[in-house]
Amino acid sequence: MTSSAFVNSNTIRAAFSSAMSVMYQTEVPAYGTLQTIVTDTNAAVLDADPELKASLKNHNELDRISDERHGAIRLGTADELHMMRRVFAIMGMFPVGYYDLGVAGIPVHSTAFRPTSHDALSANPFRVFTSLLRLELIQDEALRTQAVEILEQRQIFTNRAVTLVETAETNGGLTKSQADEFVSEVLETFRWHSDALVSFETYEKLHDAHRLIADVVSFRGPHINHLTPRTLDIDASQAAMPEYGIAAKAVIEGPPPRKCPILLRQTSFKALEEDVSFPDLDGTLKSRSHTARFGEIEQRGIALTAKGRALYDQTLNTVRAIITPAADGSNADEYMAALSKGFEAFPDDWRSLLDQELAYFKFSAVNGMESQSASLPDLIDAGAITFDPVVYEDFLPVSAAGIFQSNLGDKATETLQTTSSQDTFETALGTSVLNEFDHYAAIQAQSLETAMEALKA
Ligand code: OOG
Ligand code: NI
Repeated sequence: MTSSAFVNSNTIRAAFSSAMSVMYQTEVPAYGTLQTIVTDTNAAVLDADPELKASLKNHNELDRISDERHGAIRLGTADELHMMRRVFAIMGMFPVGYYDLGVAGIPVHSTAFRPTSHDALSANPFRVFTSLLRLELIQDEALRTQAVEILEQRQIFTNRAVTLVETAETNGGLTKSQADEFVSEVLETFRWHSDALVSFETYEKLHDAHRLIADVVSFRGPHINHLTPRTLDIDASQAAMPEYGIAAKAVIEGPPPRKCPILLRQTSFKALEEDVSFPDLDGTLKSRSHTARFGEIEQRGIALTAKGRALYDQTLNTVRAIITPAADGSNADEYMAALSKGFEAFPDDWRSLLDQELAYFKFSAVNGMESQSASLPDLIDAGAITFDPVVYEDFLPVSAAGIFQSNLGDKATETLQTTSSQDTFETALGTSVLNEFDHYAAIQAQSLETAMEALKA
């Protein structure tokens, strides 16, 4: 078979993302409401800003503006993570970044599976933030052994999904009918199961160890726990949530609103209580509830260099040393005001971000201009080179912890005694993760080289 008979991985990813969206709207109706808020907000922003609308249209982004940008799952074992990597690879999604959430009191470490090339990102940017439970953090040894046994027995992928992964790897791709089947088989892994694997008694023990441990170990599979469309105005979307009858997380995570948006801002509605039946030891079913699934929205800005990121972390820490957002939202306004004030220390014009090497840009040569000088600042001043922000496509550990936390009942955070173990994570994964800073730096360097070549020509 010729390779052209294979479906492009971007097409498979887009089909998967849209199938997930349809499934999740049925499973979590409040998510449909969130999508309405996003669609309405985005329409209002575009009406008020014809320039933005034209630019999005030019970049072929207008039709898919409100589509899902990411989702998240939590896995139980190294084998599950390993297989998940193979599944996502078929959809053109590769592990980028290592996030240690242990430092924030969450017993997981994570990566994001995502498209990495510019073309793949613009075809469909869907990512999955994927966490692996760190069972070694269960202190009760008997409970830990029990959790391991439960997880070892479950099979989160259908047999057919595994076969199709092997087929794709052997042949180098999937035909149309195989790809269709692959998407529907893989979807099964992310489906919600309202019948737990464990008795309510076990669930409670796991829950006492950590709510997240119960969420992973008690169920048949890693149900998708949220999906996240892109909003063009996250402050407006956040404000609209209560008007539409859904309970918003107390504050928007990440940087404050700015003229030049940086990194990632995100917020969610709080996870819902859902009915679950637990098989009792005597064979009867016990009906109780579990809280795990929610909806989130995101707005992205420019990717920061390591230097910019250090300034971001330091600025955020300084603000949070003065005021930490309360889970009940009681100090939300004060927190947002302090955040904006604190970030006055962070340059807010593109040229300063460039000159101070705080953020990554893509350079372009201006047609017909000749290079008189080798210095980049001079070429920019002369109008021979223009620069555009590189969008941040990854995640932020402090923000992720805030998202986890607000959906785990907002109990006070305890710091877990862990050592970061990227090595263990990568061994489970079967490959190393791409370092996001290296990746952005390469995008910037490549664009500069191309622009300089063009000026010489
Ligand atoms: C993942 C939370 C992290 C984000 O957007 O930062 C995340 C989870 O709750 O499993 O999705
Ligand atoms: Ni998320």
